[in-house]
Amino acid sequence: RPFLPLALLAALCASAPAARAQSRAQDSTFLRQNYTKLDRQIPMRDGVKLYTTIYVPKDASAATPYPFFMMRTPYSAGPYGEDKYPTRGPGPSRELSREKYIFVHQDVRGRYMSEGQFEEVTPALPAGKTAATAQHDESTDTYDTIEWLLKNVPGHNGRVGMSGISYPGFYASAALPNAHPALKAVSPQAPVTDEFIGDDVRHKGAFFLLDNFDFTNYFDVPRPKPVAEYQPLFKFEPKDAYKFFLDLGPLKNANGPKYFNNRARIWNEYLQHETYDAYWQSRNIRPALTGVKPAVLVVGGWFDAEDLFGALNTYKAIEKQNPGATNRLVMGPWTHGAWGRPDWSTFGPLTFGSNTAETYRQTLETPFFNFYLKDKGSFNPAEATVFNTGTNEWKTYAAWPPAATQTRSIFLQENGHLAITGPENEVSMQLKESHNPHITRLPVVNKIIPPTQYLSDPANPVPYTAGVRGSRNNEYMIEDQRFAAKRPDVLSFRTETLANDLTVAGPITADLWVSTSGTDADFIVKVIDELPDGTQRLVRAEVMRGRFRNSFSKPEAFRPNVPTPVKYELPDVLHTFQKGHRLAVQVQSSWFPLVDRNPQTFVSIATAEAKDFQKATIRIYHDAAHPSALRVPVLP
Ligand code: PG9
Repeated sequence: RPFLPLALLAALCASAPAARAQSRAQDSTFLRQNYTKLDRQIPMRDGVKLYTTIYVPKDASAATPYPFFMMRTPYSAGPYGEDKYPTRGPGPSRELSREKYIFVHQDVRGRYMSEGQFEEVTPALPAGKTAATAQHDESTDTYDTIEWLLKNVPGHNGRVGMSGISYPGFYASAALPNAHPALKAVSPQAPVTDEFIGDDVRHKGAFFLLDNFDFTNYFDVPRPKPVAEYQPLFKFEPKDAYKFFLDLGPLKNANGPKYFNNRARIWNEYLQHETYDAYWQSRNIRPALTGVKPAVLVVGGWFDAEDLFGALNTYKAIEKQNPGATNRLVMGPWTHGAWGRPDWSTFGPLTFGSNTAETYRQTLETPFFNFYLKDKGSFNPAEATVFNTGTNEWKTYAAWPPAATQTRSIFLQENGHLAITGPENEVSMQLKESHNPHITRLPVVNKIIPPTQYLSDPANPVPYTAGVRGSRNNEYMIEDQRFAAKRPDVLSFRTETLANDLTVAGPITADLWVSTSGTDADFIVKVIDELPDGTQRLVRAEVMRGRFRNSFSKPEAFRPNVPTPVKYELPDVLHTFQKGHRLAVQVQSSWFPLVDRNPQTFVSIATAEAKDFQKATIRIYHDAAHPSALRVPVLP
């Protein structure tokens, strides 16, 4: 990063808000000068009308036709009224707004000014129903909207593109099954994909308390009729979220008179559906992503605290289920949606050496839509354009994860050691593979080694971040983990100093042998890059609610103090642990209040009483019969 004299830096910081205001004013002037706004109520096949705002380039005509660019949202297509223009947009980026498309924003069914009933992540219609014959889901609502636009808005070229970030990313994905033939290019960005397994509501069954409490307070307000604005159900501005949620006590207290008070339908659904039942399975859009015809560009951020899983697994599902489809992946060093920010050259203490957001928009996003919707320019990037968060460079691959990766095992050993097997050890260990299906790689030890243990106390859960915070930060995803290492209920393991760079590319599997003195437990495994100065930078972490270790649909209690395998996948990384660094791992059983507390007894957590929350002794085993390890995809 170039050195800036302090005085210049101070002057730049002081002028930043003024510069932002000026650039907003320019956008707003550009918008009014170049686009005409239309507000329309578009009827769906069942008669329900969806409120849609349409920005038509003033020069659109049969001689100068433009493609449609649609965004469907539960977060408001406003401002409402043909004389009301937004201060930004109308495209998802300044670059696309200036390219000019017929931008279409739509309130989805049951949200803001649209009619109908909202459904959380609307389940896709059963297979076999086509968009032409089905009742309705988000695919048919998209189809019907496109049909109406083509017939009713003049000056188009017959092509449609779509994008959306997060929840709107789900609607972009949902446009793909049985897509209207005019839909040519779709970019699901950090799309909500499977809310029980890895996106916003739960990760591997563990409830994301802080985010969902905050989110549903605003999102889940009853809406008897269309409204231009929602008011939160209650005031939620804690100074210290850790203390707030500890004081709140068991989850069921969230429905107390001061909080949801049974007014929030979706909050109740989130909690009532405690397993991966039909409710959640029907809200996993992956199986519906078949027969994909439009070109797809899936976008995600390595530091996305909300829908990292969604980006990676939408790409993977489309790839697997649609051989030959045009489907590409971009993963940048971004938090949720940061690729839309004017500048993303730094994040916390990390510096990337370039404005990664602008690079993406100028070399990938804008060319993608221009090429498929306007025949403008060319678009032929690699299958996967992925940022290496250890070396701060963009890399391209013909597949994601790259075909060249080899799985290596990193064994958790006594005295906090981590041992990485070389590929040659892997081969000999595979040959020695035991008849026990859980022992896939034998470590080089065969004496009985006592497990490492800690006491997990729901009354004193491990915080997810070091500081006192009211709302969830993004920086926890790269935070120095020394604050956690100091706690007696966090186990730390480290390799020797690395003699060579170690590049991990793809998902990491935690393959643990554990026991608990209780009947349930959470496991949080953190993969850490320890720098030569001792900083322990978090690279990836994921939670597993232990009761789901064998099935997300059929939870099982633990037999107290019996060594038990718990195996689960952490989201992908592309990270080079550089020579001279160490790879470190932490294991703990709470991550609060990011994740709700596991009572550590096998009860319904939604209805658990304070008495159900019990201390438990957790053991991590590392003897020959119970080897705990990470399985890591390493690039040679
Ligand atoms: N990731 C957000 C969300 C979606 C669904 C439930 C809760 C949160 C979002 O930003 O849309």
